Amino acid sequence: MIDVMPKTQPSDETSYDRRRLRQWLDGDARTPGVARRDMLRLFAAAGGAGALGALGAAPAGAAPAAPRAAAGIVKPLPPELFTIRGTNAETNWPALKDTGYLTPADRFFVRNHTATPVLDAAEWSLRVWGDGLRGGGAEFGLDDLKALPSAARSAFVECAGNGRSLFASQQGGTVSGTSWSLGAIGVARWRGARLGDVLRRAGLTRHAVDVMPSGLDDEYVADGINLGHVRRPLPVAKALDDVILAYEMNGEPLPADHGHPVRVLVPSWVGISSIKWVGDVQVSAEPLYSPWNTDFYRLFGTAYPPEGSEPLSRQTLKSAFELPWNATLAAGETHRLTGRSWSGAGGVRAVEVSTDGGVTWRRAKLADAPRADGWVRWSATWRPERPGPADVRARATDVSGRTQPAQTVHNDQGYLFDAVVRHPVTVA
Ligand SMILES: Nc1nc2c(c(=O)[nH]1)N[C@H]1C(S)=C(S)[C@@H](COP(=O)(O)O)O[C@H]1N2
Ligand SMILES: [Mo]
Repeated sequence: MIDVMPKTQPSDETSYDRRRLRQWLDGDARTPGVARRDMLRLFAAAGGAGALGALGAAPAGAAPAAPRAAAGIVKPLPPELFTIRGTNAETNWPALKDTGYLTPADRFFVRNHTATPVLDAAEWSLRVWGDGLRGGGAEFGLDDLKALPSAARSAFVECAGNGRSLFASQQGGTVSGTSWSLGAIGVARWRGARLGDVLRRAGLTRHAVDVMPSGLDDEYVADGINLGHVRRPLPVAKALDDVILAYEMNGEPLPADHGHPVRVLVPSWVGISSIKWVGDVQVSAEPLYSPWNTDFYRLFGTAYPPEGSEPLSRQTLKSAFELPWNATLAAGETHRLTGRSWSGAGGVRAVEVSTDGGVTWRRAKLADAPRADGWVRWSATWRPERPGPADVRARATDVSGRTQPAQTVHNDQGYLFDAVVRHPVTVA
C-alpha cells in the first residue's frame, strides 16, 4: 500500500485548458448535433428543480416535503440524514456532527444523472482504448486492478453546484440546476489502482493528451435528446498525477450508489470528474469533448466570455456549519458551534467565525491541520444574549492565501459558490 503517490510529471492543466479553449472557440468543441441554445435549455430542465429565481426560491437547506425514496438510489435515505432533490440525495449538515473526519457511506451525498445501476463485480471489466495507446488497447477485470499496487487517499467528492441555492437566496440571482444547499460534499478514504499504472499497462504513448472515462449507468436523456453515457475528459497530466480507479470507500467495497465496483476518483476536482461505474476509458491523441466539459461545467454569464470559461477543474473554497438551517439557540447559554471548511487549492489553514453579522471575526479552533483534497473541522463558542433572528458566518482561508469573499461572481449554472454563507438562526 502506498499512501502518497509520486508525481509522474508536472501538471500542465492550465496550458492544456487554454489550448482546449482555443479549439472550443474554433468550433471544434460542440456536442455533435446539439446546439448550445438547446444545451442551456436542457441544463435548465435537467436540474429537476428548474430555474431557481430570487422570487419563490426556497431558503437554502429548507427541506421540501419530499418523498423518502429518490428514484434510482439504492441505499436508505432517512429524512434526518438526507434531503432528496430529484434523482439526487443531499447530506444534511447536522448529520455530519460527530462523524469524525471521514463521511460514513450511509450519509454520503448521491448525485445521479439517471439511476444507480447494480453491477456484478465478477462480470465487470474496464476497456482502455484509443489512438493515444500503442496497440489495440487492453481490458482489466477487478482482480487485475487489485493485483496492481494499491493507492489510498482521503479526498472529498463535491458537486460543482454545491451551494447553488445560495446564488438565489443570498445574492438574488437566477441560476439553473439542482438546488443544493451545502450538503453535496463528503470526504471518504478511497483505495484503488492508480489510473496511471493502468494507462501505462494499456500502452500509453507520449502522444496522448486526453483521457475520458465513461459510466455504465444509463445514457442521459434530457428533453428527448440523448447525450450518451456520463463522461468527461481529463488532461493526461492530471490522469497520471493522482487519479485513482477506486474499488474501496472507507475500507469497504464501493457501495452501489457510489460507483460499485469501480469509480474514478479525481482529487480536488469538481465531482463530475469522478465518473462512477466506470466501464471504459478512451485515451486520445486529440483533445476530447463531451457535454460535461463544453456546455456543462464551465462558467457562463455576463462576467464570462460568450463561449464560457475554461472547463472547471479544481474546486473552490467553502465552509459549512453542522447546524440545522434556522436552528434555534437558547439565549444566555454558551453554544459550541462546529463546522468544516475545505478548498480545492491545497487545504484550509484558518477559519474565522462571526456572530454579529460580519462586523467582528474571531478565530475558530481547528481540529485538523490543513489537508490537501480534504476538509478541516473547527469549532467556536457563542453565548447569544438578545433573543431574535440572527446569523452565524464562517470564513476560511486556504493555504494559497485565498479567503472566502462576501459575494460570488454570478454564473448562470450556479457553479462554485464560494461566498461567506449567512447561516440563519433564531435566538430564543
Ligand atoms: N457514471 C456517472 N458518474 C458520475 C455521475 C453520474 O451521474 N454518472 N455524477 C457525477 C457527479 S455530477 C458528481 S457530483 C459525483 C457524485 O458522486 P457521489 O454520488 O458518489 O457522491 O459523481 C459524478 N460521477
Ligand atoms: Mo456534480
